[in-house]
Amino acid sequence: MPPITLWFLQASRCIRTAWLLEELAQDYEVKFSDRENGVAPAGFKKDAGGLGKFPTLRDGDTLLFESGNIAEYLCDMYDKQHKLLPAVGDPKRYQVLQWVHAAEATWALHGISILYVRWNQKDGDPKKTEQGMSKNVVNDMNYLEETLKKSGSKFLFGDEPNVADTMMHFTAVFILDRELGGVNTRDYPEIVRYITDCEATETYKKAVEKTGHKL
Ligand SMILES: N[C@@H](CCC(=O)N[C@@H](CS)C(=O)NCC(=O)O)C(=O)O
Repeated sequence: MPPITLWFLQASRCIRTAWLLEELAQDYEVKFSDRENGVAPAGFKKDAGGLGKFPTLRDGDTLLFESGNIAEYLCDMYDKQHKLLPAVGDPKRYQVLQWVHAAEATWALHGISILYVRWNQKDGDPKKTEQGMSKNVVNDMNYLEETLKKSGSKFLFGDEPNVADTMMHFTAVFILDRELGGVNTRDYPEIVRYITDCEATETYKKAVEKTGHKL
C-alpha cells in the first residue's frame, strides 16, 4: 500500500493535490467521495480526520489539510531537485509561493465569497451584492491575464508546470466556470489558453484518470 493517502472529494480543489502528486511521480491511494447535498458526507470527514475539509492527505504519521500547505509539504519532501519549488533561501521560491498562497487567500477568497452569497443570501438582491463584490475578482483575473501575457511562456514560470500552476489552475477554472462576479471566458483568452495547456499535460490527465475529477 502506498504511504500517501489522498482523501478526494468530488468537484473540488483536491485535483490540485492529485496533479502535484503526479508531477512528483509519487504513488498514492485515493479515498474518494461524491458530495451529499453539496457537502462532504459525515463518514468521509470522520475517516479523513483533521478539519474535515478536502484535500486531506496522510503521509505516514503526518496528517495534513489545506491545499497550499499540502503543496509546500509535498515539494519539500519529494522535490529534491527543486523542479517544482525553488530551495529555501532562493528568492524565486517566494515568487512561486506567492501564487500558491494567492490561489486560496486572494483569488479563491474573492471568488468563493460570491458563491456563498449565491447560496445563502435569501433576502434583498443577491445579484446586486454580487455586483458590489465583483471588483476584486475582476482585478485578480485581469492581473492573471496580464501576467500570463507578459510571461510569454506556457505556464506561470516557464514551459513546464510548477507548484504555482497546480494551485492556480483550479482557481482560474472555477471562477470562469461559475462566472463568479460576472467574469467570462471571452475576456480572458490567455487564461483560457493557460487552462488548456495545464489540462494537456500528461500528469494532469493521469490525475483526472486516477481520481475521476470532474467539475
Ligand atoms: N482553503 C482550503 C479549502 C478546503 C475546502 O473548503 N474544501 C472544500 C472542497 S473544495 C470542502 O472540503 N468542502 C466540503 C464540506 O465543507 O463539507 C484548501 O485550500 O484546502
